[in-house]
Parts: sequence; C-alpha cells; structure tokens
Amino acid sequence: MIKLYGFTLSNYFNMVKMGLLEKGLEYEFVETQASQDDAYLSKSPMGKVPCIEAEGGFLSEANVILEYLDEVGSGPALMPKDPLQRARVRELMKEMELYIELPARTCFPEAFFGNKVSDEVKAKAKADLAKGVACLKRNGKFSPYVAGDTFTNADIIFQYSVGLASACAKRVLGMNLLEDFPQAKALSELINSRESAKQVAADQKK
Ligand SMILES: N[C@@H](CCC(=O)N[C@@H](CS)C(=O)NCC(=O)O)C(=O)O
Repeated sequence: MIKLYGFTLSNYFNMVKMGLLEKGLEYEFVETQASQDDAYLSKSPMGKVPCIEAEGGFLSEANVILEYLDEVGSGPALMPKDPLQRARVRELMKEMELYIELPARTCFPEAFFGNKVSDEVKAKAKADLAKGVACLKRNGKFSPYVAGDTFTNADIIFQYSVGLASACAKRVLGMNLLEDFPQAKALSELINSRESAKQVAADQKK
C-alpha cells in the first residue's frame, strides 16, 4: 500500500491526497513535517512534504506524484491521452505552481504564521501574482475545468494553489485575485462538490 507523508494543513499534501482519492488508491497516512534531517531527506530529497512511498521507492514533488498516481490508479484518467493535450495540462499545472502558488507563498509568513514580510517582497508578490492570474485567465479553458471539459490533474493543482493564494493575497496584499474571474470561483465550487475534495476538507477540519 502507498504511504503518504505530510500533514493535512499543507496544500501540496492535499493535492496528492485528492489524487489518491480520485484514483481509488488505498494509502496509509504518515503524519510528517518537512525536515532537513537525514532520515527524512532520504525519503524526500528537498525535505519537503508531501512525499509518497510506493512499492518501488519514494517519490516527491506533488505534480510528479499526481502523474504517477494517475498511471497506477484506476478510474477515469486525469491526464489526456493525446500528447499535445497532455502537454497543455502540464503547462497549466506548471504555470499555476510557478506564477501563482510560489509568488503567494512569499507572503505566507505574514498571511498564516504571524510574521511580517517586507514591503519589497509584497510589491514583488503583487506584481507577480497579477501576471500569474492574467496568464491563467488567458490559458485556462474553464469549460468548466481548467483544461477543458474533463477533470484533470490541473484541476487538483488549481484547487489547492489558487484558493490559498487568493486568501493570502487578500490578507496581506489587499488584492482580490478572483475579481473579474467568475470562472475560477465556479470551478472551485464544482471541485468542492467532489467526494475527494469533501474528504480532504473534512480531514483538514479534524
Ligand atoms: N514543489 C514541492 C513543494 C512542496 C512544499 O513546498 N511543501 C511545503 C509544505 S506545504 C514544505 O514542505 N515546506 C517546507 C520547506 O519548504 O522546507 C511540491 O510540489 O511538492
């Protein structure tokens, strides 16, 4: 059985958890914090969570894990068969992580952990987030899913990166990322109605 390392407040952890649930894969949750200890680094080379232990070894990086789970799990595919469409899903996944999740993350210390971030960091985050959201508006299909009419791994990344980035931007930057972006709000609600998302939310509340 797959072992899932991480903690329920981690958005990256929740991406992988949703992937496991969507693909009907049984897993064992091993509550773990990110760590630079040798023991954990031997599992997750950057010391980040999540990571998983599959039959053949450990794997980290949420988007990579999601693709692996899609291949070994059952149920509808979460990556398109067509190579170009599959690459487009990867493109969206990468854009959301690099240009929305990561700029927002620079302000997480102030948004969620009671620390201050500098005005320079905030100014950069604000500019980067504006570009990242514009990119998602330009490249996302939202018909109704991010990449088109089928639920894919890009929707999982969307759900657990854009929502958190939006909460962070509102709190720290006074910026409404979802303003003039009703498609994103609608998609988030649609994804929230999935059993997998309900399970993730329920576990988070615990
Ligand atoms: N690129 C990684 C990012 C994972 C990540 O940043 N996880 C956070 C928790 S949400 C973490 O481990 N932070 C501790 C650290 O950066 O050392 C992924 O896709 O899994």
